[in-house]
Amino acid sequence: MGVVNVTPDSFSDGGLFADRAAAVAHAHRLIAEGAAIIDVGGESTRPDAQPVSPAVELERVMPVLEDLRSAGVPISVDTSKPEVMRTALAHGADMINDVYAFRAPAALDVIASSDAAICIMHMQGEPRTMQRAPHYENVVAEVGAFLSERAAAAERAGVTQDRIVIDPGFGFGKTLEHNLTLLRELQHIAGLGWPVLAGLSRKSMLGRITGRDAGERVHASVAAALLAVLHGARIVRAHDVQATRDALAVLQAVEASAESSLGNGRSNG
Ligand code: HH2
Repeated sequence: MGVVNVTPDSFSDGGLFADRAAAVAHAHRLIAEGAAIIDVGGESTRPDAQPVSPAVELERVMPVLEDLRSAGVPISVDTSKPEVMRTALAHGADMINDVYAFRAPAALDVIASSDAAICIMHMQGEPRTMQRAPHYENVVAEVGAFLSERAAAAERAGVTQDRIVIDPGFGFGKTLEHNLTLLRELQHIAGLGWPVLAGLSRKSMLGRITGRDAGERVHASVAAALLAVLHGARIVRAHDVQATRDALAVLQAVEASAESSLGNGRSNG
């Protein structure tokens, strides 16, 4: 999943793709590099980001969605606002990615009346305050219980299981230690019954580990994406699509060769 932030203030690429033409050109570049889904967002969720109104978010996202509908890959819209979800779905969005896990009143009803896919993400607290004092007794169990509960709520509202993806929300109300534990034990989240999406790309946890700024975290992001897939993630949300695809191609080649050598072993008796 390639990230296109149509915002002035996103932590990793704020302002770079804030106008329609730049955002659309960037999305086409990511598709050419191998993105299988494009995630378009009109509001930053970084800790000190200012909230924006539904009207502003729609102004940023809708023209880009319009231009990308014929791009040949599913388009996801990263939003927590039911008004934005409704308009995006009416204009052909294939997926809604909600860092609030569809907890806004009416969000699940809006989704249920469409046939779009959804990504349910875990966050402790809300963006402006989430990094002040994140606390868990058992981060993996608590994140897993939250995601299962929200996915079950979506299913009760009428969203079929095959439309649901879950995401532990790396960096959203989590310390470095919490993030590392979740990455190490991602299999547990992957075993809950829904495909897992992991968003580690350029995140500050990687800055804490490497000492590098957001724009210089490509190698760390690729390593994190590879670990996430090895631990059960099915979709990785990435800013640096080509580098991520290349790393995953190596992993896939190794796994395919393991399968074929097993096959040879069998045929050799
Ligand atoms: N991370 C960000 C935004 N949306 N959605 C999901 N499902 N998972 C994530 O980990 C995730 C997300 C933050 O990254 P970015 O979009 O680059 O920054 P910003 O929120 O500042 O626009």
